[in-house]
Amino acid sequence: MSDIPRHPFGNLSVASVDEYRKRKVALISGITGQDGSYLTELLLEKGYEVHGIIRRSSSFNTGRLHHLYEDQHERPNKFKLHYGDLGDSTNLVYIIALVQPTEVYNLGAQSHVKVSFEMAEYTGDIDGLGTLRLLDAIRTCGLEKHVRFYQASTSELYGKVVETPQTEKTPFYPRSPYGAAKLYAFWITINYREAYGMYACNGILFNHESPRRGRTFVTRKISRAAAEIKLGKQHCLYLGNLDARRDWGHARDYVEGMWRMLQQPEAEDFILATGETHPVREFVEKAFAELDMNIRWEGSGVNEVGIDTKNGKTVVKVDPRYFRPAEVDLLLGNPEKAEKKLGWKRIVDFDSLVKEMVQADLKAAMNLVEDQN
Ligand code: NDP
Ligand code: GDR
Repeated sequence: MSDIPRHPFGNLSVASVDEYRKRKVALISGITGQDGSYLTELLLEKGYEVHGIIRRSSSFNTGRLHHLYEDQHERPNKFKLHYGDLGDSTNLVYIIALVQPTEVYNLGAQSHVKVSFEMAEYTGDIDGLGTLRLLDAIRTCGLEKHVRFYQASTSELYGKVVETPQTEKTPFYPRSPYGAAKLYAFWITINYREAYGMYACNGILFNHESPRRGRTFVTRKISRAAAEIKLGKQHCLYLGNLDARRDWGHARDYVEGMWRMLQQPEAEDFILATGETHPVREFVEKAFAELDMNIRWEGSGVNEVGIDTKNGKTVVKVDPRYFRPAEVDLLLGNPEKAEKKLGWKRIVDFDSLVKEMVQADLKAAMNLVEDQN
């Protein structure tokens, strides 16, 4: 290891490349998010030293990592956080030079599609150019042949339905500033692979959820509301488009796929999906049913309501404020390539996902456990 420079701009010899990679050092942008927390757990279990980039915030933003920090007495020096931002190139170069990672997972993003219509430029900067900044930081440090790079690409790239199920060959047609920014990130990742021989790949991940999902994404919004309504803490759940269909899996299964993508002989792009699609209204029905509440739908369009059949109370209403200027109506992924080449398969099915999320939110609503986000 003595021939590995601990400073940037080093020229590593081919022999030292193998030595370098044996170190198993991961750097994760977006470590405080849903996927970042599950990926950190997975990599620590696999013996990696894990470094994460966190943003300075005036409020607490490491709730999803809290349990891992507590474990640190058992694993000193295995888990470190660094202040940084995908908008700050100098800082990214500094972190890459300091950490000298063997694997970089770029999960950091303004990840909310609806918000991207309101913060289009920021989303383009962080989700699009931010990916370029991170790739370039790796090159600036002379590590492009040594680091394996994962880009968090998304089924939002497919956007408007061209064909289903969507495969790695389906043409893209993004429908939001978020989707368009991620399109740039997708192609710049491929460009760095082709231009500089980097091991850089895109995981085209369909929606994945968990009890750690951010509260403003539709599944978590529903599971929380169902629990709160059951306990009488909330009266009604307001939603947008009930007919959008998504291919929903569990985040824990998907981070396993991310890791597998970086262990292949050659870098390639892969879809991770379940191969099933469900409308938002089905998620609502199953979430309430998990708490012994049955929903009957009445009316249509913006006047549609969901009624609790036991007491006749309206518990779901449509609020057009949650409609998007352009919608992605149907996502359904074909995970065949990942199943064949990576040996990856989702474990958690739709019903188990809904159950896990609702039960976790019920416990949180009863103050039996701390809500992690
Ligand atoms: P989250 O929204 O839960 O997490 C996003 C992470 O990015 C957070 O850690 C956030 O930090 C960080 N972040 C936001 N802005 C910046 C910035 N300017 N600089 C550095 N970090 C930043 O997303 P998920 O965990 O659900 O998703 C992870 C990635 O995968 C994202 O890139 C997302 O777009 C993509 N993706 C997600 C899918 C899903 O279904 N979950 C599907 C396909 C792709 P903070 O906590 O401080 O806000
Ligand atoms: P999505 O997830 O846009 O697919 O992006 P989200 O859960 O926000 O929306 C899914 C679908 O539900 C409809 N919907 C609502 N959505 C929200 N957030 N709130 C509501 O009240 C509501 N009512 C109906 C939406 O219109 C949409 O059709 C997620 C993010 O994690 C992205 O970062 C990721 O790239 C994609 O999944 C794959």
